[in-house]
Amino acid sequence: MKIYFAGSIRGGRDDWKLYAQMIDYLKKYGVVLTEFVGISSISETNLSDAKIYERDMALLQGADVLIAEVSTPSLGVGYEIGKAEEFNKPILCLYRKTTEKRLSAMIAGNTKLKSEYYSTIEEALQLIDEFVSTR
Ligand code: 6IA
Repeated sequence: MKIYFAGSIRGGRDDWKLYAQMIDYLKKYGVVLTEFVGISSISETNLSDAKIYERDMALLQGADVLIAEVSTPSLGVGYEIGKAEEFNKPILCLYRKTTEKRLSAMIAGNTKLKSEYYSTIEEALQLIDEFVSTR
């Protein structure tokens, strides 16, 4: 299974460790196309924004599923979710319950994707298991 994992980059890197844990766990199900989302030292490279966009859209089109950690609001992640819907990909959005802000209605209210709420990483991994096992 080819998994596109989405998590905030320019939206803020506070949750990068959480992304890394989820990405590591997802490897038991197949290939994670976007491992860079969980790397702490992620930094801007010479790659132009246009190249990043092109590459990520190609990866998303080739993916079997999109799993997005959406606790840190990110324009890029929101865009990827919308595109994944357009590409008819199964989508799981994971949102930490402790987050002060409520999840956007554009995600929480969309019946074409699955939004799940979790408190602990163990819970998040279980939600991933449930989602992946139905694919
Ligand atoms: O708006 P954001 O930057 O928070 O959007 C984050 C999402 O967009 C992630 O799920 C990524 O898939 C994608 N994305 C945004 N920026 C990059 C990026 N920057 N590289 C790859 N994917 C990105 C370059 C940093 C570095 C890895 C060279």
